[in-house]
Amino acid sequence: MGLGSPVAAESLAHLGFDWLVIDQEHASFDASLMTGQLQAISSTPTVPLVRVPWNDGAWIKSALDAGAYGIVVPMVNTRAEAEAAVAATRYPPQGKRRIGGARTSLYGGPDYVTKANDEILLVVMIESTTGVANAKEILSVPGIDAYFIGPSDLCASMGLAQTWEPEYPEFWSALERVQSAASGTGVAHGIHSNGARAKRMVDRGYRFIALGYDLSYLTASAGAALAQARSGGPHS
Ligand code: 3PY
Ligand code: MG
Repeated sequence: MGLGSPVAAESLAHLGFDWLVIDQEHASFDASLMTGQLQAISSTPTVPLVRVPWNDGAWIKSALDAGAYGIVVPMVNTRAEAEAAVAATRYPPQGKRRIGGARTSLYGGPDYVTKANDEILLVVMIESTTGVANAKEILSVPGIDAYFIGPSDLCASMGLAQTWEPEYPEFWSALERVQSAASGTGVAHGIHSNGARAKRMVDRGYRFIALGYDLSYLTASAGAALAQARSGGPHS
């Protein structure tokens, strides 16, 4: 979600998604709107996740302290970067996360600090040729729950035109390479996809599948209604 709207987040959560990701990487809302969305999603069983702008402990700490149950880290390219992401999401002795945050005991319960290391979801994004080449080293780092392919950035890094439905053979080869790097690690396969393509990705073993973006849903639906109205479309 990039709208920065707690009402949109609450509405989508009530549809029954397993999880929603609040996107701080490519959206421009401030931290209070992130918190409002986390609160709104927490009113449902949907798990609230945050994609941080970058692999940075300060961003990760503030998202977790505000109420994220998991973090999506963009552009993880090396084992050292994966280790840094794990450390930022774990309290000592496993990691470097600092203790604090007004909301943690509210959303996670009074024993939050003792169980957070086991319960917080960490998803690392593989979205460059370097990340694909280093996938085995990245995904063997203990503490990573899933990886998530970013098709746009991966296509760009491969010199391919961006599309949400890449059919390039080299793109699919890169996906297979990452899938085999993950095998035996217990790390779940993930990808940014869409509703029409989701079944195909499930059949290929993907389990953490994003279907779209709140702003795109809004504009697609409004655009279709507008086009229908302008063309004098059928009465319903
Ligand atoms: C990408 O396609 O690069 C993404 O980051 C999708 O979320
Ligand atoms: Mg990306």
